[in-house]
Amino acid sequence: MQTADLSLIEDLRAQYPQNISLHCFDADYVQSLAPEDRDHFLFCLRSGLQHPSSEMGCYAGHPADYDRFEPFFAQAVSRYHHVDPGAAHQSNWHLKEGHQFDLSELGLPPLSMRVRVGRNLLGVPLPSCMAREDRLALEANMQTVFAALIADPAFGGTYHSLTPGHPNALTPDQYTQMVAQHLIFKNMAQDEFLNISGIADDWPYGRGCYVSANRSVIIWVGEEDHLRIMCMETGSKLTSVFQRLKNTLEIMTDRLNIPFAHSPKWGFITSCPTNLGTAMRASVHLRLPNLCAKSGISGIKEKARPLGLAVRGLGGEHTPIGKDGTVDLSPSARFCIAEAEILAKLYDGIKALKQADEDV
Ligand code: ADP
Ligand code: CIR
Repeated sequence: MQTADLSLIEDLRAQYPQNISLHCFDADYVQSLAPEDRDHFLFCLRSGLQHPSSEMGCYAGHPADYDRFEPFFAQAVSRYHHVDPGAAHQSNWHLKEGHQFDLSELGLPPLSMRVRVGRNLLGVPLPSCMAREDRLALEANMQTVFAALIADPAFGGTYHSLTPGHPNALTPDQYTQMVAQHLIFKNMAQDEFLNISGIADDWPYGRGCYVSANRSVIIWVGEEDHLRIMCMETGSKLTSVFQRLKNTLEIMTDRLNIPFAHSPKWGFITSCPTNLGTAMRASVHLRLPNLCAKSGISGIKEKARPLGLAVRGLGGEHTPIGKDGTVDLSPSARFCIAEAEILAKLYDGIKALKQADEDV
């Protein structure tokens, strides 16, 4: 690495103190790497260097990258997730007996509830390092899994592909409609972070999604992670979507033998270090009309942050909230937190925000 490149990085670091990858960038460490490792390390940091306004500023290119560049990732993960650099993640889906996390007990109507996890396959490059053939092979290999789910009366459903010429290809209108119904992901080529990192390369080849017959189980293929597995339903008991997701994941690992990339330290491996650990985002669409009328989304975020909740728009990340004050609320924590605790945090946060809205 040239001295000029290093001084450029030093300048960027001073200008963008929020950029975790720049903050954790250690020139001596980078110089100590073998040339091939150094090139790949800098590739992982491409989004943060080219979009210095990034918050995290890096993506792993292979499941092994977290261990390969452990001195960097331990610091970056520690800073983002507010844990000790030596912390190790442990999953735990065990909910307290009898607690349904029933939103109707808070006086709320049925809400749109969704719990998703990111999962990646062992032995396959992560999306930023996939060639077009890898993306097409991932989609093709998943067809046996989807065929098994489709044949199971508890699931049924269909696989929808975005790959041009695929027998199950969606038309552009069908795709637009499924995005609006929150069933499939948005055009990745329009996301600057996914573009610069290489994750959106070859769009829309190898991309698609499985949707169960009653639309409650959805599996995305080829987005930021190889798979995003989720359960979604309009209802009151948060445990309903949580337990269905747990059951679906058990079928995928125990019955269908899908080898997910996992580590005793990092938990479930994801492209973005922000998702490591549980890789879980549990969310509801909640109306907060009074908070919204008083101070808009910034006022809602201010109330939500101390509760450990992130606020997104109705189309997900980087989209506007509803005009009536409906927002997407989810616990921010993913790493070194039990899956069951994420659900409890969501329930407690909804309760507190509902109260805050009534108190306006
Ligand atoms: P992710 O949740 O996978 O990190 P996004 O924030 O972009 O990514 O959300 C993906 C899609 O899921 C978007 O269409 C978003 O509106 C939808 N979504 C998220 N939570 C809910 C929910 N509780 N109900 C309905 N749709 C949801
Ligand atoms: C950043 O570094 O700020 C962006 N790459 C996004 C980080 C949040 N991660 C995510 O949405 N998975």
